[in-house]
Amino acid sequence: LRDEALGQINDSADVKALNQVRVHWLGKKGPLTEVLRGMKNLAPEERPVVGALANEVRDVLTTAISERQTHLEAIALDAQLAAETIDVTLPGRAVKQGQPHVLQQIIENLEDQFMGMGFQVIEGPEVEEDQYNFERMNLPKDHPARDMQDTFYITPDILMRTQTSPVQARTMEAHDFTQGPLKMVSPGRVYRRDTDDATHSHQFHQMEGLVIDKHITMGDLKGTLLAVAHNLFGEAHDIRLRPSYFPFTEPSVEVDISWNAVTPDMNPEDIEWIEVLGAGMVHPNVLRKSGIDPEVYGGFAFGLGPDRFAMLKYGVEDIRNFYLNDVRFLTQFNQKG
Ligand code: FA5
Repeated sequence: LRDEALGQINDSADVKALNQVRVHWLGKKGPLTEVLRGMKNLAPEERPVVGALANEVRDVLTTAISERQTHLEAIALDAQLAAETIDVTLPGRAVKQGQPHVLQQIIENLEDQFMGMGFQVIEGPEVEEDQYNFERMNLPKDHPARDMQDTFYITPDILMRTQTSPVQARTMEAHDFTQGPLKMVSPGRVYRRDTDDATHSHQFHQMEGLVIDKHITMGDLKGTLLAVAHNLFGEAHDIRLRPSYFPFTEPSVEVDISWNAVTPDMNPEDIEWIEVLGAGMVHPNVLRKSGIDPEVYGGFAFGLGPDRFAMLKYGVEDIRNFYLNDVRFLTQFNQKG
C-alpha cells in the first residue's frame, strides 16, 4: 500500500494531480482510514502494532506529498517565469506623433523671424468692433473701400474681423513711446464673405506687421520684407513693390515675390511674380485716431497671407486643402516652415 501510494505521488505531474492522489490515499474514504476504522475488529494485542504501522505509513505519505508539492510548485513557477520573460532586444513599436498644422508651421516660422528682428507677437480678437476694424483704420461707414472686404456682421457695430489691421489700432493706443519704438506682428484668423475657390477662402489667416518710430522709411519696409522672403523661400527669390491703394496707408503698395529664382543677367520679363501681401506707410489719419502725432512719429505696416505663403512654398494649388483636415494631405508637411 505504501509503495503504491509513493509511486503515485512521484508520478503526479502537477499540483492538481497530486491533490487527487492525496485525497485518494489519505482522505476519509481512503484505504488508510479504512484500516484505522477496521481496528475495532482486530484482537486487542494486534491494535497497537497495526495502529503504529498505519500512522507511520500516513506520516511517510504526508511527508512525500508535501515534498512533491514543493517540487511541483517550483517547476510551475519556473515555467511561468519563462513564459512571461520580456525580450528587451525586440525593436519597439513606433508611437504615432501629431504635428502642428502646415499653416501653423508657416506662422510660427514667420513669428520666429520677426521676433529675431525685435518684433513682439500680439494677438487680437476675431469678433471685433466696427470701430477698430474700419473706423480707426480710416474707413468711415460710407467709405467705398469697405466693399473691398465683404463683411460678416453680427450687429451693426460688431463683426467678424475682415483683416488683422484692427490690431494696429489696439496696439498703437496702448503703446508707451517713452519705452521705445513699437514693433509688432499679429497673426490670426480673418473672415470675409468671399466665395470659396482655389485661391480664396471665407476664413483664412493674416499676419499684420507694424513699426512706429521716428524716421522710418519705405526702405525699412522693403528691407524687412526682403529678409523674410529670403528666409522663407531662399536667397534667389526677389520681391517687387507695386503702387496700390489702402485707406490706412499712404503711399500703399502690393508686394509680389518671384516664383522662380532670379539671376543678375536675367531678362526682367522672364521673372514670374506672385502677389503675397499689402503694405505701406501708416496714414497720418490712422496715427491721429490712435493718439499719435504724425509730425513726430511715422512707420510702416503690412498684412500678409500665410495661406498664400504656404501655397507658394509647397506648391499647393488649392487653398481649400488646408481646411479639409485630410490627414493624408496634412502629414506631408512634417517640418518647421
Ligand atoms: C488687407 O487685408 C490689408 N489689411 C493689408 C494691409 C495691412 C495693407 C497693412 C497695408 C497695411 P488684402 O485684402 O489685400 O489687404 O489682403 C491681404 C492678403 O491676405 C492678400 O495679399 C492675400 O495674401 C490674403 N488674402 C486676402 N483675401 C484672401 C482670401 N479670401 N483667401 C485667402 N487669402 C486672402
